[in-house]
Amino acid sequence: MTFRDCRVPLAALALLTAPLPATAAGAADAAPKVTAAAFRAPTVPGRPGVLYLSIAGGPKPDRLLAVEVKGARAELHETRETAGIMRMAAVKAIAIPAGGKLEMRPGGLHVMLFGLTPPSDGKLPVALVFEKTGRVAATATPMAAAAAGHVH
Ligand SMILES: [Cu+2]
Repeated sequence: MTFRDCRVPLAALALLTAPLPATAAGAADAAPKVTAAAFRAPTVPGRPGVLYLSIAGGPKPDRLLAVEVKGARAELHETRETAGIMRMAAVKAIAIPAGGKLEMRPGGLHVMLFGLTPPSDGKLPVALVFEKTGRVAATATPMAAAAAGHVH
């Protein structure tokens, strides 16, 4: 915490020297943006669904701490290969580097959705919870069948 506090004046200085946004809407550019959100409903009832997000980092680094999906329990997961076996592990947070890009995809980072009831209109509202930015809302749409693959 102390370390982070020490950096505040530096960050403030960077803000002063950076070009000012032309409009008030520029303030929204400070937050990470969800550039893609796609979900796959459970193929068998009782099995979890999965959500993949693409996130473009804002001008400052942030961390994705959680994803909230109404009516489902969402967990941040990572698929890792251990001794030739693919296993999933829950991850506490996902770093979003400043100006970076995070792309979740099958076989890597994903959001597991337990107890998901697929929305009848195909639009799944999700909320991303970032450490610094707070909540960012997005709407996920069903994945194209070809891109869904057979494992998450
Ligand atoms: Cu998983």
